[in-house]
Parts: sequence; C-alpha cells; structure tokens
Amino acid sequence: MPDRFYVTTPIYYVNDAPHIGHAFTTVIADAVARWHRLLGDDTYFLTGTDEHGLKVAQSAEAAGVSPQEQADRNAARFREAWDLLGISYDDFIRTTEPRHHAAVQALLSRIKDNGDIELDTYEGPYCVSCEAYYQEGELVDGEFCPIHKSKPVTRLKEENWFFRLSRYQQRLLEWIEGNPDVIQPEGKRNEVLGFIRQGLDDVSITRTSLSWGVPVPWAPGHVFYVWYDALINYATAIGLGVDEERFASWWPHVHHLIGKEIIRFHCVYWPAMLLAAGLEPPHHVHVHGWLLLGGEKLSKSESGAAKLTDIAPARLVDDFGVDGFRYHFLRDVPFGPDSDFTYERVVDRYNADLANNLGNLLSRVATVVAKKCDGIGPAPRPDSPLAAVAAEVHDATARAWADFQPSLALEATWRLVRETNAFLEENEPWKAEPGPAVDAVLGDALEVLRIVSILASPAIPTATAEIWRRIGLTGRPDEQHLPAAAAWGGYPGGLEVVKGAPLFPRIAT
Ligand code: ME8
Repeated sequence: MPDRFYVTTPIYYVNDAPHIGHAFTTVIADAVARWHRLLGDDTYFLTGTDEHGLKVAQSAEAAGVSPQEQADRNAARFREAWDLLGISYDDFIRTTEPRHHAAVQALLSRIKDNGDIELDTYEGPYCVSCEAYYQEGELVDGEFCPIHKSKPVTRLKEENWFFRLSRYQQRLLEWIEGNPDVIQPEGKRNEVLGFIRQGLDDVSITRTSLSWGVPVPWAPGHVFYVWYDALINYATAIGLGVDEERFASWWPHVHHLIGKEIIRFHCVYWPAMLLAAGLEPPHHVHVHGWLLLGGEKLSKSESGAAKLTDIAPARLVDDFGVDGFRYHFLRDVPFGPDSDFTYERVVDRYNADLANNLGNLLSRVATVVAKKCDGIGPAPRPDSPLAAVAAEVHDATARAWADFQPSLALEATWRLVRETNAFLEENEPWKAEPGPAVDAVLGDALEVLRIVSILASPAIPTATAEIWRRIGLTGRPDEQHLPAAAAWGGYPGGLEVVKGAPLFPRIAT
C-alpha cells in the first residue's frame, strides 16, 4: 500500500483578487504535493475559497453585485492564478457548494447532539476584517484591532449559539503535549500552548446579523459564523457526512499549511470542534510567517491599490516566468519566519540559480555535445566522481522536503548543479579532442541533468520537463519514482541532445 499524503492550503477569502501572499502558501503546498507524488504516495492536495461572512458580503455591496456573484467572480480569479502558476490541486473547494453546506450542518449538528453547542448572549469588540471577536484587553489603545492596528473594532451584541470550547482545554493540551510534531515550528507550538493554558472562553458560532452563510439547521434565521463553516472545508472535501469510508481513509493524516495569523483557528478551535464531534484532531499544522512589503504584511484588506497591482502573481510571472516565480518563493523565503519581499531579490535569485547555474549547465552541455559528439549524448560512467555527490544530494533534498523546508531542499539540489559546473570547468571538454575522455565528462553531466530534472521538478515543473526533453529522454521527470529514479546511471546514452534557446534568459540589472 502506498503512503497517503493529504495537504491543504487555507481557503482564501473572495472579497478581492489573489496576491503573492496567497500564492506563497499555495506554491509551497503544490511543491510538497508534487514531491510526494514523486515518492509514489497517494496524494491529495486541496485548496479553495472561503465565500461567506461579513467581509465578502460588504465587498459585494461595495462592488454593486450579489455576494454569490462576487464569490463566483473572485473564485474564478483564484483558479486562473493557480492555473497560471501550475498549481496541481486535486480539488478546489468553494464554501458555497452544496456538498460543503451539507458537511457543515452534519458536523455541527453532531457537536450539538453531543451537548457542546448551547444558546447564550454575547457582547464584545468585533473586527470585520478578521471576522473575529476580541477580548477588550487585546485591543490596541482600547479601540483598534490587534491585527489591523488602524481599524477600529465594532461592538456587537447577539444572541448566539455557543460552542463550549472551555470544556476542551485539557484535551487540547494532551493533544499537543502528546504529539510534539503536531504544530511546527516549535515557537508556534509554544505560542498555542501558552494561549490554551491561559484558559479558553466559549465561542459564539452563529450570527443573526447577516444571512450570507450556511443556515443553522436547528435555528431558523441563524447562519454559522464564517470561520466555523470555513474550517470544515478540510473535512468536506474528503467526504465527511457523505462517504465516511473515504473520509476515514484520509483523516486525520493531514498537513495543514497556514499563515501565522490564523493559528488559533487551526490549532485551538478546529481541533476542539473535531474532538467535540468524536473525531481526531489534525496530525500536522505547519505555520509560516508573513511576506512583508516595507515592513507591513501585505493583505488585500489593508494595502492600497498601487501595492496590490504591483504584487499580483501575473505581474511577476510576466518578468520571471512561472518557474522563476515559483523558484523565488520556494528557495528564498524560508518556511517559518517573516520575510521581506523585494523585486531585486527575485532578480538576483533568478540570475544566480536559474540563468547562471542550471540554464548555463544545460546550454554548455548541449553545445559541447553538438560539437564533439555529433549531438548524441554519451552515457555516464558508473564510477563518476559526481555519483557520490548525487547520492548525498538526493538524501539531503529528500530530508528537507519531508521537513517542509523547500528552501533547504532546493539549496541541497543546487549543490549538484554547482559542483557539475565546476567539474566541467576543471575538465574543459570544449577544449579537448572528441573521444572517450570527452564522452565520459559529458555523459556524467547529462546524468546530473537527468537527476536534477527529477529532484527540482516539484519547484520548476515546466523547465525540468524541457530539460528532460532536450537531453533526449521520453516521458516527464515528474512521472518518475523516487528514490529509484535518482540512482546514478539512469541516463542511457545514445540519445539526441537538442540545443534550443536559453531556458532562463538572464535578466538585466
Ligand atoms: O484567512 N504572507 O483567508 P485570506 C504570507 N479565509 N502569506 C500570506 C500573506 C502574506 N503577506 N497574505 C496572505 C483567510 N497569506 C481565511 C482562511 S482557512 C479555513 C480560512 C496567505 O484570504 C497565508 O496562507 O485572508 C494566510 O494564512 C492566508 O493567505 C490568508 O488568506
């Protein structure tokens, strides 16, 4: 039986268009899913859109359309962006779909039947941008949202149905303390533990102040608060309430990828809801920091239009291509801490790793094979000095992908590219007479290109498929199976090697 690998992104709000912050999480999830497909794992990659709630309703009103039209329009923009970026999702869930309404109603009814959802009155400061209530003590200067800083909160009073979160403090602590890897990185795990240890208040999970949501089956006029509908998407997509066998085949072995601002929802409320419904909490939550632009988190509800148009994924794809875009976010932004986004860093990384290293290796090899071997690629040597490097690089790359560290994985893979360029410079096959010595060096370099095409395919799927084709191989690198396919000696030799245009034209600085 192959291993199963279930990975999710947050589902994104449809109040506006996708930006590079969304793309960051989504590209990482995509690359990790692609890595697991290479391992032969049965892989399921879920993304989608979060379409209910006040924020979406208000943005629809401002745009003069219905919330459903607004959702349709912007969900399509997310899909377009992901198609552009080569995102290989298996399912794109929209919370307005009937399958999701059914799952939300099923799961929350189960919690109510178990006695953990009850009627009560709630009054408190509420931030519309976060769609969240805060405690008075959390506000900035007594009136501003702790996340949005300059946005004043509104005071809401509602008779709502409450989830008895307070009853789950001990079980949540047991879940996290008993599973040291469940929340990564460690600093975020400690943050969650600290929050839970302070004591948990019950939370209001329904609204009567708006109708744009999933109806509460037992209370006409109430809809579920958007977060308690949204979180359930991860269960809807794998069949909760519809196909329990399918659900059980994926749950709870999930990897949730999230930005740090939604950690409480994923590491406190969501696991507590699952426990209350008699289900297991998720096995892995991976929390990353923010991409910052001039020190501010870039988010569509706060940033000005100029900033946003600068950072739409398509804008960068125009300059760097899909693979250049993906490579930057995977290689340059470590998974965990906050990171400053600058255009210059994208250019530098593109030129250094893609144009000068990988692109140059391919073009050198293809040029010399054309000149010295009549365009037919020789086979590698079994005892090549590069064989040991390739084995080490495979192992380091695999470890880093398993740890959700794309940046380290690509750093490891590029060691092989750099060492092969150095090996060519040492041996200078372009200066030698055609013959076995030249064949040996070029065969080794072609074998490296084959292996690198496989190892780098999760990050740069288009370019690696092109390298594969140019060195004369059939099929695609992302159809290969690791670890066997990375073993030294797979390039058969005797294949036609095509020169072609530069794979990554250098960008002028
Ligand atoms: O929070 N840097 O949706 P959202 C890094 N619908 N990542 C960023 C980012 C930035 N500057 N800006 C956004 C929601 N992201 C809810 C989620 S899940 C059940 C519901 C990424 O549209 C990051 O993954 O505000 C963050 O958590 C997510 O987009 C927030 O997207």
